[in-house]
Amino acid sequence: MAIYTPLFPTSTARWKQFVLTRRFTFASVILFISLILLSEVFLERGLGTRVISSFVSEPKKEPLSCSNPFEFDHHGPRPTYPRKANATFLTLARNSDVEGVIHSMKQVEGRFNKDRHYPWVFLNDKPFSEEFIACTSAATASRTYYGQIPREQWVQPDFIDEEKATKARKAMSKIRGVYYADSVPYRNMCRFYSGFFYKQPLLQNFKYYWRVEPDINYRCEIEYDPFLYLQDNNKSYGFTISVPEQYETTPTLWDTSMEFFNKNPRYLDPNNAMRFASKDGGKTWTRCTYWTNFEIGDLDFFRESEGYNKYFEHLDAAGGFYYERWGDAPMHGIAVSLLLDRDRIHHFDDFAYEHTAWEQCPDPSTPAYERGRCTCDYKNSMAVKWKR
Ligand SMILES: Nc1nc2c(ncn2[C@@H]2O[C@H](COP(=O)(O)OP(=O)(O)OP(=O)(O)O)[C@@H](O)[C@H]2O)c(=O)[nH]1
Ligand SMILES: *[C@@H]1O[C@H](CO)[C@@H](O)[C@H](O)[C@H]1NC(C)=O
Ligand SMILES: *[C@@H]1O[C@H](CO)[C@@H](O)[C@H](O)[C@H]1NC(C)=O
Ligand SMILES: [Mg+2]
Repeated sequence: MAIYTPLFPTSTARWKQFVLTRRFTFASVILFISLILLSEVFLERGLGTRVISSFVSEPKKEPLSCSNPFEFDHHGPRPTYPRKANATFLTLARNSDVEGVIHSMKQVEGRFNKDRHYPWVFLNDKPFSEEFIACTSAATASRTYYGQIPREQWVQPDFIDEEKATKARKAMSKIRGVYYADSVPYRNMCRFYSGFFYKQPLLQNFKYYWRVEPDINYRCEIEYDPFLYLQDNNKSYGFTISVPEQYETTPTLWDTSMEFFNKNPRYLDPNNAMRFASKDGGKTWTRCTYWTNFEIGDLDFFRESEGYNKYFEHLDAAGGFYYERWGDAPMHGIAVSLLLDRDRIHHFDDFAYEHTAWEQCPDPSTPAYERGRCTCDYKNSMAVKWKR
């Protein structure tokens, strides 16, 4: 007997199907929500927050409240320090960076500066907002200074061929993995930190600077004064992390640099760190740089070194800050390695420093680490993982 399948379901069958589908939909909704909730539990900022926040309209951002000064740990007697260097923190930032800057200030104040009272210098290409000034001055017990960078030290200079620069930015932004490929402000920032930061009037009264960027972390107590370390040991430049520069941002930087140093060999220090920059005596570049978002250095070196300033002018005239995307890290790296006696360069390998995805966690034999004053894990640090 042939099985008879009705072309149209009876009303009962249709009803059943309807209920089943509904139940199925209902079950999947429940399953979806529980998955979201579970992900909330396991991930700090889970899928749920993102899914839900894409439905709920963003709450209007409250202006930061800075009425409560940064809370210092006032328990017990505070240490006092008989010696102090002629030094300041230095932060370049936009007004919109204020939260990240405060985060960094809490790190630096908490780990080091709360009892040392080194001042802070803030620089911006635009006037600082009242909010930025109120919040940053509330985050430290030290003096804070605010400066605006002269326009001609920030914007793309007139001798740059805009058409050529635009073409270069467009081409670079097609390459995967090159950050800020299309950004002019980023290039301004790199050029500023290469040739102009040490010329700012607010820095003239200081000898040493410690560069601090938004959203960095210091994972160990800093138990000695790195400024005094540089001063007492006759050092001019200190770094934490060394990273290779990408090829795409600097295809002609090394050759342009060698053009300068071949013409002006008198600027090369006889005891320089050329081997950091080149393994073959200058023919090719190692692409090694000191990662400049952390720097503790001697401003007088930058201000007084004729070699440094002439080298910057040579690079600037070549236009690579805009036709390519020369960074201040490769520029400082080459300059410091070739112009300075290598004994004047210091690796702060006992610092636990973190910026974006990169970190340095010191060896467990470091005093602060040994005494449990670090919150990074050496075993799982980047350097150890890479060695493995
Ligand atoms: N005033 C001002 N500051 C800027 C501008 N662009 C960058 N900065 C600051 O310059 C520093 C470096 O900029 P970042 O965007 O952090 O550059 P980066 O460290 O190479 O990149 P990230 O890995 O994204 O942090 C930070 O202190 C920024 O706040 C700008 O257009 N104006
Ligand atoms: C601090 O250093 C700057 C630059 O070297 C110098 O001009 C100034 O006199 C120094 N200040 C003190 C108090 O030593
Ligand atoms: C510091 O180093 C420079 C050269 O690298 C040298 O000329 C100077 O004498 C040194 N100063 C001291 C106090 O050792
Ligand atoms: Mg940064």
